[in-house]
Amino acid sequence: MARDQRIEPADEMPDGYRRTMVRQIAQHAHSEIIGMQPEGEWITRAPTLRRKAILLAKVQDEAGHGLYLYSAAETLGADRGDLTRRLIDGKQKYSSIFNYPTRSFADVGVIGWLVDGAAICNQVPLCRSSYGPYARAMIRICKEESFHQRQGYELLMTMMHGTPRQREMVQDAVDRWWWPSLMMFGPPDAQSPNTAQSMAWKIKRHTNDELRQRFVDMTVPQAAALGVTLPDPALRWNEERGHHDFGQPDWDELKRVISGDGPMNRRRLDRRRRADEDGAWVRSAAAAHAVRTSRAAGPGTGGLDGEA
Ligand code: FAQ
Repeated sequence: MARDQRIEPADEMPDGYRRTMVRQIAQHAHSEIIGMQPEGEWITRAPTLRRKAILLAKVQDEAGHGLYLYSAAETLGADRGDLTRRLIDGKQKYSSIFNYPTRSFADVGVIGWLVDGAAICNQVPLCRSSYGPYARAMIRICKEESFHQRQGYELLMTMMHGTPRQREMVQDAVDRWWWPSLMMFGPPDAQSPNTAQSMAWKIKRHTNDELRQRFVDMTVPQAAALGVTLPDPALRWNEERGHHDFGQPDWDELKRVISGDGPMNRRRLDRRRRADEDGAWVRSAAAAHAVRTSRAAGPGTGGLDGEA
């Protein structure tokens, strides 16, 4: 750690380090998969074929991110099926942000701009996280998230150059997503039980509050360029600090949403549970096929026999 070397799967590591990594990577993977739902609901209702194709590609990227991350968790000895079960049973978390409804197509743009923007702020430092497979997965994920953020911004810019009603839709979406986006960075440092240890283990490179501040500083000029107002009367530039001052989100709301009582928690998990049940036959068919092909190819070909 002191030499800033990466920890790799076969290295010795404290049990607590392994547990923390599995917790964070699994929560991150679940977020990507559940995160397909709020935007996915708009694929059939996209206003043009171009927007439909873009949204379809973005949602598919999120599935890919989930897969890299589950694979990274598996290098620590976790089992993907078991992680999914824990998610569905409410024993593992996913990001609070995906428990809010998407009310109009402007929400798709705002998710790209603010939610992917917050995800990038949080994840770019994770490219230097101490666990090798996680850090390497982050590099590719961040490249794709950056593309997602730009498509969201471009969509909003187009709407802001449209009709007064379209501008209203954008402002309404910004008003609804601003505070939940700030909550994505986690509780304030003083109430974050994991930050100190995760910083010492170089899993996290910055605290929750540091990254939240970075996000606010990055987003304010973008909001001005778009022509939208961020719904925070306390938001102003502080010359002395060289940063923006801003108000605090409703931390009780974050606690409620994390503990399962957000506006869309039940629906998100029900849908994930149904998808898991509906896909069971595909998984068992794929496993049976893998066994058959590895037997046909003969011994020593690296088949999946043991995993069926
Ligand atoms: N939501 O002590 P801390 C995306 C939990 S991906 C839910 O500060 P930590 C892409 C936390 O787990 C978004 N739970 O914890 C996309 C802990 O629970 P536990 C996901 C939260 O781990 C875009 C407890 O509260 N990104 O958006 C939240 O040191 C668009 C105490 O908190 C990641 O997962 C929350 N907001 O710091 C997809 C990034 N905040 O297990 C589709 C990786 C905290 O102790 C569309 N993760 N909790 O009971 C991280 O960087 C960290 O895990 C934090 C939390 C910063 C999220």
